[in-house]
Amino acid sequence: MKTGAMMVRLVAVLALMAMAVGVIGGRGLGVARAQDANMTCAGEPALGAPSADAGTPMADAGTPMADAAATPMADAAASPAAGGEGGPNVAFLPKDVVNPYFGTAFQGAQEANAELGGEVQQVGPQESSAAEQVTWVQTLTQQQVDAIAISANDTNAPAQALKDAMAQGIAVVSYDSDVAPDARNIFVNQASSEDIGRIQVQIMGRLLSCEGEIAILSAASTMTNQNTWISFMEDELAKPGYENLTLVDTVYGDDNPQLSFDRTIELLTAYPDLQGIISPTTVGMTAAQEAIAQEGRSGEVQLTGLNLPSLARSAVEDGTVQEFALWKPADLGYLAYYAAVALVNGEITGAEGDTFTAGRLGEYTVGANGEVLLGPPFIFNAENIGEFDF
Ligand code: RAM
Repeated sequence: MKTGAMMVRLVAVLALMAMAVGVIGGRGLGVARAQDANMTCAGEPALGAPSADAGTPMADAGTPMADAAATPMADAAASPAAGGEGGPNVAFLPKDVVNPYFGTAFQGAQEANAELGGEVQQVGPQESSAAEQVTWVQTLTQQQVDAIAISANDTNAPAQALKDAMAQGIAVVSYDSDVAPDARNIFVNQASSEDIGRIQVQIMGRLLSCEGEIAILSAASTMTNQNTWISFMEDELAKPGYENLTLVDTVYGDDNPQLSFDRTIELLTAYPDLQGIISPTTVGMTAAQEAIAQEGRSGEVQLTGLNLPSLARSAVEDGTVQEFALWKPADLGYLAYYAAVALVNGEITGAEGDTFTAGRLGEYTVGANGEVLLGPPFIFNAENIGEFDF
């Protein structure tokens, strides 16, 4: 072979090697490659990348501040009991009382109640209903509970009733799904809303190598948490690098299992080329798992979103789901109870910078807009799902 030809080949080989390094490093290409779980389609570091949290990350994710508090239980015990001899009476009012997600969250509230004293109850609609939540707020106000912790079906519907409750000295904590900020003292958020929204799109980008038609199956169109997350999903999708990942529809299953199942079937029928569904609701994702499997589309239509590991386990095992996200709902209920008691005690008012100790979770600081963050979201997959029992 002539030297000139050899040079050409050498340059070509070197160029290919340089490209390979670029791909592996995920740099300078604008588009991350599917094989790099640490990069998003936009070429940014991925949130909650499994490799970054190898081991038992949920232990950390669920108890973000545990290390920060040297003797959290001692601090908790030092908190004065509120509401008279028996301690405060705290009522949890979830979106509905049938959804296992809220059952798990309430277990955490009961755990905190066993540590702090007082009374705790969970009441609410059998199906997610904004109107019924308003009635429940009025009932709890008449009962003169010390605190109401609400996960709202509608941002604004319960606002007036909650303001009336606050006017009567009842502390109001929103948890999981916020209400209008002037209708509560504190919002206990499971993780940054931005991270929760983006992480689901990042997972889908990874599953589809940044290419394909996707849809969102949400809960109700009035729900604060899902709407906020969806706005961050859309923002993530608008970044350069996501041009070929196309959101074709957003539909609402109202956190009703049958409606969510039906909506999934409708999506699969209306969009024959659909390659992915993101469902930012445990009820929706569980129903979508069943619908996709029943239609024989497992592995062909990728599904991710938010779910309890216990409800997603069989779908992970049969290949319908590869990766999804959540946090520890029990820790959310636990933290919401501690926040409610701290408000009732007058330890905090909900002002930015207020601090309180939440038992085994350690110390928390109230952030802007009266928001308290539990911790980062966490990604579940086939490797780690066996470690979780909720
Ligand atoms: C459902 C509810 C809840 C949400 C989870 C992820 O259980 O809509 O509000 O936080 O999904």
